[in-house]
This record gives sequence, structure tokens and C-alpha cells, in this order.
Amino acid sequence: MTVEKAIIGKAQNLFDVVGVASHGEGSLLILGLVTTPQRDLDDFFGEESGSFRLRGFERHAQPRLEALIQFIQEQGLTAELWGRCGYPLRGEELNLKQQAVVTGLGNWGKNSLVLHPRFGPWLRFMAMKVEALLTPTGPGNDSHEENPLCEGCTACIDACPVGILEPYFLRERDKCQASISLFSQLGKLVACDCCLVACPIGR
Ligand code: B12
Repeated sequence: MTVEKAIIGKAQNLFDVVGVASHGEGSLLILGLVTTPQRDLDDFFGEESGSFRLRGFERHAQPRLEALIQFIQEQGLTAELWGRCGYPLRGEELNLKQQAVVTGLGNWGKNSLVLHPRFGPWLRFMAMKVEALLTPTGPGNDSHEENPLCEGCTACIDACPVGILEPYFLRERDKCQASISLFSQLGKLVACDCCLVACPIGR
């Protein structure tokens, strides 16, 4: 078995979806896990300092990420997470949704999230830089074509409690209830999920 096959196979064992993009001299692994009530990746925890912990990612994703890094290191290569738990907190740094589309893990949905044909909007993404030239997956670009899965449906737009969702774009992101609850509370943070719950894909 080639090292590439071994790395991708290991990643596929640990995560629900795996994409590869080329990145400088190496590659970027885009890893996705479905969030569920039993495996709540959306468990964010506000701290007194005003910052927050990615508690769901720490619990459920970090052990898998560490196992993959260790496996890659055993192949004599280096691997590094992008941001805390592979979750860059600024889209300008690395846009995970764009990378997910580029690597074929789904397409933009009207709720501005990446929709996977089976898992709908419930995948959460992580990025890992790998010092190896792995074969890129997916279309290799993030075409802004309308998503056939969203044709004739406005369920997410109708469900937005603050009316800021336009097809494929969040107009005033600071007003998003997910954003407000994230940065203004202490303790377990409840992110608004209305535009995900309303989506019929992957229900
Ligand atoms: C900042 C941020 C937020 C902000 C702003 C969100 C926003 N839409 O801008 C706030 C706090 C509001 C937020 C909320 C949520 N977020 Co958030 N967030 C991020 C973060 C850190 C950066 C996103 C960003 O700034 N992108 C830059 C903007 C410009 O890009 P964009 O939104 O993709 O815009 C593109 C599209 O609009 C597209 N486009 C424009 N016009 C058109 C037209 C057509 C036809 C098409 C097809 C496309 C298209 O082009 C734009 C540029 O590429 C990412 C992690 C990361 N590093 O990527 C997570 C991330 C996007 N969030 C995520 C999630 C899950 C959520 C929430 C559900 C809360 C939660 N449980 O975590 C809500 C959902 C709200 C929503 N409907 O977007 C997931 C999305 C997973 C997925 N399946 O898509 C990410 C990837 C985190 C992760 N690790 O998985 N988030």
C-alpha cells in the first residue's frame, strides 16, 4: 500500500468525510464530522475572559485529529492543524466552507452553509496541513452555481428569526443569533440552528 493510500484510509476511518486540496509544497486535508446530539460538535463554552472554548471539538474531534497526526508522523511525514482543533476562527485565514466545496465535500446551500447530499448542513469541518503531495479531490474550484438540492426551497430563509439570510449569503452576519449567543454569554452557548433544522437535506 502506498503512503498516500494509507493516510487517506486512516483519515476515512476516523472522519465522516475527507477531502484533499493542494497547498504550497504539500497538501491540505479537509476533514468533516457530522454533529449529532450524541456527538455535539456545536458545544461552545463561554469563559469569563469573554473568549470561548470549542468544547465539542475538543471532546470529539481532537482525539481523532491527534490519532491522524500520529499516524502521519509514523509514515515519516509532518502534519499540523490549522487553528484550534483544525478550526480557523477567521474566514479570511482559511475559508473552510470554500475548501469543502473545492474538495468535493458538498456545495453551498441557500443557508450559506455547505450541504452534503447525505449529511445536509450537519458536517463540521477541520483543516490539517500535511507535508506530502496527496492527490486533490473534488472539482478544484468553488463554482457559485445554484445548488440543485435547494431548487424551489426557501425553508432556511423563511426560518431565520432575524431575517438576514439571502440565498447563499448571510447579509448582516453580526446579527446572526449564532453569533450573538456566542459572544455574549457565560457558560454553555446555544447557537441558533434555525436555518439548519429547517433544511430538508440530511434530516
Ligand atoms: C465567521 C464564522 C461565522 C459567523 C459568520 C457566518 C457567515 N456566513 O459569514 C457567524 C458567527 C455568524 C457564524 C455562524 C454559524 N456558523 Co460559522 N463560521 C465562521 C467561520 C469562522 C468563518 C466563515 C467566514 O467568514 N467565511 C467568509 C465568508 C465571506 O465566506 P462565506 O460565508 O463562505 O461566503 C461565501 C458564500 O456566500 C459564497 N456565495 C456568495 N454568493 C453566492 C451565490 C451562490 C449562488 C453560491 C452558490 C455561493 C455564493 O461566496 C462567498 C465567498 O466564498 C467558519 C470557519 C472557517 N474558518 O471557515 C465557520 C463555519 C462556516 N461555521 C459553521 C457553522 C456550523 C455555523 C453555525 C451553524 C453555528 C454553529 N453551530 O457553529 C452558524 C450558521 C449561520 C449561517 N447560516 O451561516 C461551519 C459550517 C459548516 C458547513 N456545513 O457549512 C464552519 C465551516 C465551521 C466549521 N468548523 O465547520 N459563523
